[in-house]
Amino acid sequence: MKDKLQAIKEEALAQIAEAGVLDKLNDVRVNFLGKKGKLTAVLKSMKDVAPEDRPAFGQLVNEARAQIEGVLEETKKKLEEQALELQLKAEVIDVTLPAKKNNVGHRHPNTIAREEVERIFIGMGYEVVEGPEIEYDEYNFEKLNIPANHPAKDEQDTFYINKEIVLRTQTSPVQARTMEKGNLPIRMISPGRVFRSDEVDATHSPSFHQIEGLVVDKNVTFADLKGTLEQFAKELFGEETKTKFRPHHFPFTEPSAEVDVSCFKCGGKGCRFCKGSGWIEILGCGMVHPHVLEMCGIDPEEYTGFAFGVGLERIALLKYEIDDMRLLYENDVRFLKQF
Ligand code: 2U9
Repeated sequence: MKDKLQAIKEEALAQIAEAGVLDKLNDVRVNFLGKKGKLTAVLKSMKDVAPEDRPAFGQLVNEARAQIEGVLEETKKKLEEQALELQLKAEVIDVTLPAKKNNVGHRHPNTIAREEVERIFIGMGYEVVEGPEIEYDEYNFEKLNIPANHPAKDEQDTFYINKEIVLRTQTSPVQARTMEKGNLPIRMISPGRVFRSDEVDATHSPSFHQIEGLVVDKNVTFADLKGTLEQFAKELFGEETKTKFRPHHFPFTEPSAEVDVSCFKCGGKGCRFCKGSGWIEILGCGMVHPHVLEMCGIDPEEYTGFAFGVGLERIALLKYEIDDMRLLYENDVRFLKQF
């Protein structure tokens, strides 16, 4: 029996030494000290020992158990320490590593251009007014002096929802509605999306953005219009910018003009950017046609007004020297993040 006990003890100590990991060590404990363990079995077989030898044998079993438990405990601590060390090594955090870059977006070049134009006119006391993109034909065309069969209606061909409702071709209906409210004087700009039945190319899109302006008051003259747009051009393109007003025709203004600014690249000498002319066309304008004032409930004998319209994409393309409008709509981040 003694030999058997000695053999069990040695086997247990050998298995403890070989365990290597905590799970295996626990298996050893169960195999030897558990309810059905080998050492427990020895205790249970005490009945086979002569009664006078039992106390001494019992002590030997207890000593063996205590020794195995002691070595188990020691080994468990060692393995736990090793496991902790391995875990710490695996999860090490290098606090000196550079932080992950946080990608923050920014405003679209169209938005930057719009806010810049708005800032300039707000600075001159204008109000920013927005309106619906879907409009009555009456507000989009009729009230702007473009009756049915007018050639300008063809130029501004648009998308019809039905005979009376269209996707607006200009933001002018917002001004017409403001005039109808009758709160004079008016000094407003209306930015927003407009639609035309145009094919997509480098300078055209069926959907683009405009900012139109309107001033209606007593004694407003073409000189006020010129001064305002000269100031606008200087703020947008630089103090040294010159402006040129070329006669033009719009159904809703009379007289009308197109405005060129001196090329901000070459200062007006002529370069590739201005195609050698020294001038760049930026907007259209004119004195509001008396018939338009009348149709919007304003007496043209008492009040006069001026209006202008500028394509927002055109401003963005010019300011950021972009040569293709489509780039503004493709939303390629590699392009957009340059601005
Ligand atoms: C009312 C009366 C008159 C708005 C005007 C223009 C001239 C003009 C173009 C600029 C580039 C359109 O986007 S574009 O293609 N616009 O040249 N717009 S005067 O005149 C108005 C507006 C509203 C009641």
